[in-house]
Amino acid sequence: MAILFRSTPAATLRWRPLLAGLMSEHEIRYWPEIGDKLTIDYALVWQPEPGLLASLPNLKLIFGLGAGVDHLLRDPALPKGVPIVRLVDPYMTDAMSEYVALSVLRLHRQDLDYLAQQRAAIWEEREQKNAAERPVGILGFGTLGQDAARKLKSLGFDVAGWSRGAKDVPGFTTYTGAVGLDVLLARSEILVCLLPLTAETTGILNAAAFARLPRGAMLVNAGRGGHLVEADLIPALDSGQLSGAVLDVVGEEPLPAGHPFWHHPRIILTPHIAAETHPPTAAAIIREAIRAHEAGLPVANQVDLARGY
Ligand code: NDP
Ligand code: OXD
Repeated sequence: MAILFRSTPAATLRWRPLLAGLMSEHEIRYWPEIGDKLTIDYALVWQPEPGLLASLPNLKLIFGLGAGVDHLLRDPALPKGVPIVRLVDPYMTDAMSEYVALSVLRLHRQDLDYLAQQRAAIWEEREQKNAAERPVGILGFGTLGQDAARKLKSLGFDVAGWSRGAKDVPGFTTYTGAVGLDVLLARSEILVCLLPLTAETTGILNAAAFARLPRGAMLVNAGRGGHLVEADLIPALDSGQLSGAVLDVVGEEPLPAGHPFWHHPRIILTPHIAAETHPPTAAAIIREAIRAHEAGLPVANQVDLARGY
């Protein structure tokens, strides 16, 4: 059995020794040295070039090396009959919740203002709310959204979630659909985006959505850059409708030099690190999934192509 691994050169360096140790029974082929395409059974991929997967006629499963699968679904030649498994790794879930908690706390505790005051040598206290007085709305109430919600709730925040299907998550108010989105936006002083990027969610963070938020609301986008209409963010920040944004993802990554986000005083940027794939835990999860599949058992976390996530 042969497994194709295709990711960035840096990731490949980290994965190689792990896969050699954990899957020594399998032949692992590292792109671009993929050998005979007919003999590849499984593909472990991050941002594969369009057409690569279609060129492997005997693939049994495709593993996306991340929680999001937009990097796979944008391939027009994606083989439709091969199941895609996305990465659901508790290690990554914890990492994302750390990022969300950090970002929400920074915005809630007026970090941007206090940093600006420090730079200007101003010692001045600002009025501060308690977490219980700060409603947080999470767009995308799945694996990552619900874990972040629980951790924010334990810090005292009043958290609600929005998902595609109706949900009963004890302790949280949940919303669905366009009407539910409006209600969630109207109550959210901090809006967190943890959605997958699909045709339905592209551009959801736009001027109309910002206008529905309470004045001075704040945004955390750790979903995908394509969720945000970038041209709408700076006017919303400059007008005071939004008072801060934390962006882990942007439309073009790396963010181009000279992009206005780099130096905007109300934007905190990180380079898509909110929840990086963690090879030691991810490799073990993938090994178990391959074992299950080879044993004829169902494999969890398969992507629904019709939904797009
Ligand atoms: P899940 O599939 O577990 O959750 C996705 C959530 O979004 C679900 O609640 C789903 O609804 C909801 N959703 C999807 N489409 C819609 C829609 N049209 N309207 C309303 N809700 C919708 O995914 P994860 O939580 O594991 O991951 C979410 C995303 O986070 C990934 O797709 C990826 O883009 C991003 N991510 C970013 C990382 C980073 O480092 N910045 C790292 C990892 C992930 P329902 O529950 O009804 O299905
Ligand atoms: C992911 C990511 O989807 O790192 O896992 O963005």
